[in-house]
Amino acid sequence: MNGNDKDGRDPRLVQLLNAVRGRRKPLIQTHNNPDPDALGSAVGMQALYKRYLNAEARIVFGGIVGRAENRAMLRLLRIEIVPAHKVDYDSCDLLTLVDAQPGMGHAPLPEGRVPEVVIDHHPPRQKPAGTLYWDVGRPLGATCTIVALLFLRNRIPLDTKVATALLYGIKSDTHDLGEGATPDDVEAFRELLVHADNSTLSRIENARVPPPYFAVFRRAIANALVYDFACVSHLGKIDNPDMVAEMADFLLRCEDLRWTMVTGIYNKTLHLSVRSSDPNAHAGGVARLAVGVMGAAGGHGRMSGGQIPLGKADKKTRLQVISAVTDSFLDAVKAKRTLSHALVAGTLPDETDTSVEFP
Ligand SMILES: [Mn+2]
Repeated sequence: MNGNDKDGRDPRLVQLLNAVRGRRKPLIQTHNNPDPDALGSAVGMQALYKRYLNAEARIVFGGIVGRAENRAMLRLLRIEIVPAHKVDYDSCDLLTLVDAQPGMGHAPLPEGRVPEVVIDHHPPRQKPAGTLYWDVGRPLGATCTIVALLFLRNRIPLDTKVATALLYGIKSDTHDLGEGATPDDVEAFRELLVHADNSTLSRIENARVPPPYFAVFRRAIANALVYDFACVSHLGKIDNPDMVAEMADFLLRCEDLRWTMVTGIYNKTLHLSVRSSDPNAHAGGVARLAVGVMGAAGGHGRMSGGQIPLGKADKKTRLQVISAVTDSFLDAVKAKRTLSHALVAGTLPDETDTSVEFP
């Protein structure tokens, strides 16, 4: 193959192997509340470290895996992940960060700990001095594509578990290649399809959900207010932070809407998710404006999210934060606040309605 060395290895793999040579105790860290792209790329890196270092890398995460599909992915593919608070980072001699970069709010690392390897498809930040392998900022639809190409371009055998995990990561992050997919994503997708277990993939994508899941839909609809072409819905307390993204996607299916923002409170943090139907949108910038100095936000294109720590804020303060976020969001997307109505007539709860679990 072009540009490969005498062993047939492409320059990226050579560089990665030089960076990790001799390491015995690898950890692979995802961002908080890992999504399929983070989990898939972690599984791929775990297999590479097994092959080249003969070491069992542990996959470490923060937050929770809440979404039914993501839980099914872990269960059906037998992916083991360890909560970050149970991990001794000092005994790890190779820290790999996937689908995130050092300094991102949703990917906290122990103070002063620099990952030796960083692999991510989000817009690049500053490379830390101690990072030895930095594959960041290529305009790809998924981090799983970066990892898959390490296998494919070097003819490394792909087992079913790894192929299925990587494939689902690409499917999920690119919405079945319909969203931000590049020729590299398509190439990886097609190759992975040959090795993946499609019936397992289907069971993951159609994972069954518990009854309370539907209550969140009811709340998202009941609390949805439309301002001009933008819709905002506050879910109040949620038991799974991924629901804000799922509901923001769900509401955006309304043909009248160009923007949605959904918020929810999980673990003393206001989580928010912003979506746009406009292919030229800058949702990351909108989320950053919505959050302002109160928290952290990030994203790309039509999807973004953010978190605001609420600490011990009382109900009044929480409502003020939510109202400030709503105002900043509507200003950022230039929606006219005067043109407001309930998304579904008659569903808007009044403030004394205790059936709506508002913060
Ligand atoms: Mn990703």
